[in-house]
This record gives sequence, C-alpha cells and structure tokens, in this order.
Amino acid sequence: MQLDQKTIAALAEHLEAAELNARDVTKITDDHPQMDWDDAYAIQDELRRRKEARGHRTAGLKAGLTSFAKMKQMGVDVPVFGFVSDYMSRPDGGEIRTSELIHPKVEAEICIVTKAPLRGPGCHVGAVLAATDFVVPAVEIIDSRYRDFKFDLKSVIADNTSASRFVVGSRMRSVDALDLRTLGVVLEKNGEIVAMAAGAAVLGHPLTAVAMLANHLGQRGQEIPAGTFIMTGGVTEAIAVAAGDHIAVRFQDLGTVSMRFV
Ligand code: OOG
Ligand code: MG
Repeated sequence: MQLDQKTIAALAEHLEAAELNARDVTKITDDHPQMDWDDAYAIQDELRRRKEARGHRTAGLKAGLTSFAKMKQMGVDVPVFGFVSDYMSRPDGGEIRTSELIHPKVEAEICIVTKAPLRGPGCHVGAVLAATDFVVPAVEIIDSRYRDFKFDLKSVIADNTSASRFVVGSRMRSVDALDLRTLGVVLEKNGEIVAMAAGAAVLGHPLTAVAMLANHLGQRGQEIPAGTFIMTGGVTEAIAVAAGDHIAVRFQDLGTVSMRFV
C-alpha cells in the first residue's frame, strides 16, 4: 500500500461524488502516480462500505475487461473485478435515465448465480460449473467517471470498474443445458446489429472469469458466497448510447434483454 487511509477515503468520496452528480473527473493516477493495486482495491472497498452504510445492498459481483474486444477497446490487458449495488438495477424492458449518467455504454454479459461458495486459490472452470445454480443473461450499463472514458487499470478498479446500471433478463437456464463457449450474443441498437460474439470471447469460457474472481478474492482471504449473482464481463466491445436509443440483446437459449434510454 502506498496511500494512507485518509487519502483512500478521500478518493472514494471523490469518485462517488462524480458518480452521484454525473460529473466526470480526471483519472486519479494523475495525482497519485505511486498508488498500487492494493490501494486501487482499497478505494473500491471503501466505495462499497460507503454505499452499504447508506443502506444500499450489494447485489452482485462483476468481472470486467475479460474479453479481447474489451481489452483492445480500453487498451489494457488484465481483467478487473468490482460489484453492483441494488440501486443500479433496472427492470428488463424498462427505461434508463441518461441525465443520471455521464457517457453510458452497454455491454452484453453472461451471468451466473452460485449455489455453493467458491474459494481460491486453485479455483477453475470445473469448480465453478459445480457451484453454478443457473445461468442468466444481463446487460451492463457502464459509465466511467473518468473524462472521455480514458483510464488505466488502477484508476478503473478504484472507480468500481465503471459499474453504473444493470438489467438482468428473466430467462434462467441450467448450466448443463448450455454450451457457454458457443452461446451466441447479438447486440442491437435501434433495430440494427452493432456487435455480436460467442461466449468464448470471454477468456475462452465465461466461467473462467468467475474462477479468476474467486482466485482474486482468495488472495485477500475472501470467498464468493453461495447465492451470489456474478457478471462475467462484456462479450463484445461496449456500445455508446444516448437518450432515444433502444437496446435489445439476443442471447442464444437465454432470451432477449432490452431497455430504452431516455
Ligand atoms: C471497465 C469495465 C469493463 C466489462 O464488462 O468489460 C466491464 C470499462 O470498460 O469501463 O464492465
Ligand atoms: Mg461489464
């Protein structure tokens, strides 16, 4: 750790104010170039503590930058982990208010809910398959608090991996009824196809992202509890949206998740 507790708390407050006021900020590594990975996750943990202290329940965990398309788009090369809070959830088919956001983008994500705890090190896809209760599709709306969506990995981790809104689909499937590598995803904006991919775009198999999350938490003495909703990361590059846009993501075998931006 390079930052003291006071600085970590101040940076969490700074980033949360940017989120809640929908105002962008410069990336925090500009002012704190010495900060390390532990500092970045400590700021994110402080963000989570602040939200939970105000009564916001943590609704799930997320992996990000897990597909080659996303890594290439953002110019980075390792996955990151974050969380989503209950107030970020929106209903399938509902509206998302852009006035509350800075520069939203949508991502198609294959998600799971666990039925047993997962603990690293040594967690692998087989262990994740055994601990998966069901698979469910979702669309994540990311909204980096950083100007022009430009960041480095430590800045984006501190900013809770750009978590902003999410919409979970209503069709769940058992994991043994699906081949998550070949599961196709078609992302449509205003009725036009703008991106498509298969599940293998996420680290070869989307559940690899969950294994990496368990191993990441294991290093810090934590585990993924049973009953956790986990988003494995955008399968395609993220697509910018604005008021007036309609998004529909068609997931093979898992139905369509849609929303309108107003
Ligand atoms: C970071 C968050 C990425 C994903 O699914 O890849 C993410 C960002 O690109 O702003 O959530
Ligand atoms: Mg995402």
